[in-house]
Amino acid sequence: MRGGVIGVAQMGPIAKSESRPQVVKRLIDMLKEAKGRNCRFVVFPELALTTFFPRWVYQLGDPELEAFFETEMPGPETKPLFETAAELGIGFYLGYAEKTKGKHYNTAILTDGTGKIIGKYRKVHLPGHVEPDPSRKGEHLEKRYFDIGNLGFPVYEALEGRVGMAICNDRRWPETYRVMGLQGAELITLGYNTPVGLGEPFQAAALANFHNSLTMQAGAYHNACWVAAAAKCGNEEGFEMIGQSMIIAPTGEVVAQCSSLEDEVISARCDFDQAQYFKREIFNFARHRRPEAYGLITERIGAGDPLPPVESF
Ligand code: ING
Repeated sequence: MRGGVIGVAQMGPIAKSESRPQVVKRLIDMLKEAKGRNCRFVVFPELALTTFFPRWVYQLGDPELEAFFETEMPGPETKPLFETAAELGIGFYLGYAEKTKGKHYNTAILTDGTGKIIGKYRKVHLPGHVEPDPSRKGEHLEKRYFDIGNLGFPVYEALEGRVGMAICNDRRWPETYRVMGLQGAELITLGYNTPVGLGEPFQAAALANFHNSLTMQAGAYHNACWVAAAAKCGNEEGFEMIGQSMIIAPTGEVVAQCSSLEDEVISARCDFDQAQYFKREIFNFARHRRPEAYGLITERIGAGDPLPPVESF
């Protein structure tokens, strides 16, 4: 079967004081548990090596801030993860903070069953703000600490099919899934760190989980692909983050879901030929999709009244 048993390794909180080796041990333990479930691939969360540091205000260049970033992957402290994965014959998605050539990215990599990196993605949709604002109940400063991803949304040959990556806020944007769907993605892997709520006026915290599943189930269904999503969750340094890691079929059905807010492995049998069936029938872009018609609509809107100014985000 193309695809195969895919695992999602949800992580509970990572304390600011937790060292890389301590975190890597947690990841290795979950790799081993996934092997016990016959997984051939495992998805870890966004920024899976550190606490979610964009919740705090740092001056750029602050050594404490820079220490959250990896300058090589694998590096000495992450190598054991790659070595264990190679021993177990398991590929994985790993989210981490990447520093390269003076740039800082919120990055994810894809490895094959030998521990070799076969793909990289850098987060495109960076939520939050550049400047802190003491009036906010909580900060979300990804725009301050990360550069916008410069690799597009590539889809890679993996698991005898086509696998793409996204990171957290990317999953809220339909374009993310469609750009990879147009490349034939059969599985989209992603990690997230999502606060339960930062006191937004119109976003009841209770909707956080609803929006999480809504957007990923829609993305999977609209693009006839599997989605495997891993949360970093629980009360991390005093900030509640949602769990609800899940695996979604091309039908949009949730076929596996975490029930805790801790390190937890789930898995599902992801047959890529099921994705192909829906790509051939319902979401056959070549036969049913009409970009030329959409173009006309866009022109008409373009000639209309100016849109209201987008308030600074
Ligand atoms: N976190 C959140 C996410 O997109 C967010 C930020 C939460 C944006 C709720 C909008 C609404 O899940 C990250 N890391 O992107």
